[in-house]
Amino acid sequence: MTASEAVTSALRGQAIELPSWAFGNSGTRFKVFPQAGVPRTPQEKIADAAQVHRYTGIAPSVALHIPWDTVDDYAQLADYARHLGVRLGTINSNVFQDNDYKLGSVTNPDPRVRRKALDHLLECVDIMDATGSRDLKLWFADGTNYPGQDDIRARQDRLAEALAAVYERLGPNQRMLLEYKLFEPAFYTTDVPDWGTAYAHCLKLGDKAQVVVDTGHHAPGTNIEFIVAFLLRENKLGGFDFNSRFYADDDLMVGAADPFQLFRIMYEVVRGGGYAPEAGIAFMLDQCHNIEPKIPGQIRSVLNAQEATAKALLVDTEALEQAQRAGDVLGANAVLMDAYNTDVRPMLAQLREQQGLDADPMAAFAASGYAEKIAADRVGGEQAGWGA
Ligand code: PSV
Ligand code: MN
Ligand code: MN
Repeated sequence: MTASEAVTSALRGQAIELPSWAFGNSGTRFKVFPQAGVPRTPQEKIADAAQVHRYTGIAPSVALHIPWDTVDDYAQLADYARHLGVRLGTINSNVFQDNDYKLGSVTNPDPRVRRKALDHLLECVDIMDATGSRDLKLWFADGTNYPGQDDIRARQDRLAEALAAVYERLGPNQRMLLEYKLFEPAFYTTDVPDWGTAYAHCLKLGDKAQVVVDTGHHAPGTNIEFIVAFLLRENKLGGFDFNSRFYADDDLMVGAADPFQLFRIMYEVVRGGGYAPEAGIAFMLDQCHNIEPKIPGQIRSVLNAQEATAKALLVDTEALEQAQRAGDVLGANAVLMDAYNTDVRPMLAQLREQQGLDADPMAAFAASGYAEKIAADRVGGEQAGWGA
């Protein structure tokens, strides 16, 4: 196999998971601008996600957020997804939108609230059993706003206790992915603020507990690719929540703010063996399309991720290693930049054509009439949003 054949063959196997919530209305705390044709049910979100897969060929699964995507029968929902050519992926728990969680969920000082939060997490594992999902993604909004508000150390104990109970409940082929975030909604302490905290908890729990890196959850200037390289080396990288940010947790389209960072991250993924399917890394999007149309926003994001991956796969690793061994600083940097500066769009268009897809997914979706059809069909009922 030539080097370029190896690249295209690796790209054929790419899989990016879409968030169901990206298709619903979203906004900031200032305003949600509703869009026509937005889904009203989990089924309609899955149907929209299936469109993204239809035009890109590399978005075969949809993550659910519970209770936003509550249905009576999850096995039936999984069948419905399959019938549309996609499958249900990661189950995201939600212990941040209930009045009881004002002072935290699993770290709340009140044992009754902690029990309620834990019961929700366990219920999410029941849902995974029904959908056949491998991963449970845990993000906790838990933290404090004022010094002295609660005991930092006791909150870690409560967190560890809840995580252990969930870990215990996991099936042999299930994993829990612990997500960290620097701040927000808590402004003084956050109980899982960084990869180190997530890593330490996961290490104690065992192999089925891994860290998930949301690219929008770091302090400005953080070297995310270093975190990726480190976690991969330790077999503790479970997956990504991809998005872009200019300031904080902006949830903009991945590759929009800093495509070079996305390339650097994907290069470390490839370098660390994380791109191989056996590595089990979940490549997920976690985004909101507040002002742009949602399905094209997701298509654009998937294409951005694909382009960054193609560039990362194109790095001439032999030349790079040689330059690194020789201490050739400029030469090594040039090898990486050569790959980054390659225009991979023609190659990806050709790959799509070979797969029977349209060379230009954005244009093909726009021409399909799907957006007009859902705007005409989906009238009446409550449109889905973050909380729906
Ligand atoms: C929190 O900011 C987060 O990144 C978590 O992944 C949540 O599940 C998601 O956003 C909700 O949009
Ligand atoms: Mn996230
Ligand atoms: Mn986030």
